[in-house]
Amino acid sequence: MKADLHEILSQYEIRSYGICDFRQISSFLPCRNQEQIPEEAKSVIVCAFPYYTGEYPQANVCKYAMVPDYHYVVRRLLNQACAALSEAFSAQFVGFSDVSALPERECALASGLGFQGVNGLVIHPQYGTFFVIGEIVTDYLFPFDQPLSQTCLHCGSCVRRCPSGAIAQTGIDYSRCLSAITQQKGELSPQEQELMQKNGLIWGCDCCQNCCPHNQNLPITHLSAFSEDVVPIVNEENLSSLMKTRAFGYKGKKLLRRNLEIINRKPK
Ligand code: B12
Repeated sequence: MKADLHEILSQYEIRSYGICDFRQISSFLPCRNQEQIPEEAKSVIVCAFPYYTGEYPQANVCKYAMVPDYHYVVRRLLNQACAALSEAFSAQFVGFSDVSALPERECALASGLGFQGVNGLVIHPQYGTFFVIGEIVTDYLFPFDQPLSQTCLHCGSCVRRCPSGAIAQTGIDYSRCLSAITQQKGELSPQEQELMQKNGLIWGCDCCQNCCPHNQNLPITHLSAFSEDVVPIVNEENLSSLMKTRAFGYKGKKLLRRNLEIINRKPK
């Protein structure tokens, strides 16, 4: 049974996954495709989609935003895998990624896909933190995997390198997270603008990931949809076309232009 699952998933470039018990999920996120979850859901196949494509010191967007929008890439692979799985197992299989009612990090930890980092992210033994999570929810009962016993090194590097001091060994203050600030609509405070200027990114933030010892010497992603189309610098010339293909597109051009204007402004 698991051999069939493995074979089908690998046909759709899914090389790493773990399975957890749907009924053990602690809570769901509101208004995120909850109605699409199979009524008698039993198992969640939690999959890792690595997006590491190398280092780009001049980049002005974070790593996941340099590559084509993972929502589309992952959804396409998951939908294809779900169609094949439904046929093979005569059950319901539905794929989600990010826009999902499931707390994806909790599922990834429970399924043994990775272990929890102080930086708030799930660390995969091969991919580090540079992978996105996609999951398949099914009413088929698969045997569950165990959480990993490995733990983050607790070296404190992410705590020290977080530009806004949002990370502590004990938890994260997401209201201060620079990734959240770059995505915030409306006018940013002078302190928030200064933070953005110092970091030089107009979308997202990778500070707590770049410095992580679990992210050193990572392999380049096997997903060609990511590795073959990397745009590390967003500017006025390419902005319009990138709005259609990158994960920041849904926020609208106005927000990205505002951020470009902030980082290009000379610091006082
Ligand atoms: C909203 C959101 C954000 C918000 C943060 C809000 C927040 N509170 O997390 C903002 C905009 C700041 C953000 C930023 C980023 N995000 Co985000 N985000 C999400 C989103 C959509 C929902 C997160 C959420 O609210 N979860 C609710 C909490 C309660 O559940 P949880 O996420 O599973 O996590 C907690 C529990 O698992 C709990 N926990 C731990 N152990 C255990 C054990 C048990 C038994 C239980 C019950 C619970 C538990 O601790 C976890 C951490 O707090 C998820 C996608 C999703 N649907 O889950 C992506 C997601 C978490 N983000 C992701 C990414 C990549 C990022 C960024 C790296 C992007 C970037 N480069 O800028 C940053 C990283 C910031 C950081 N250091 O954490 C990835 C993480 C992948 C990974 N390897 O871990 C996700 C999973 C999207 C995806 N599909 O891959 N994000």
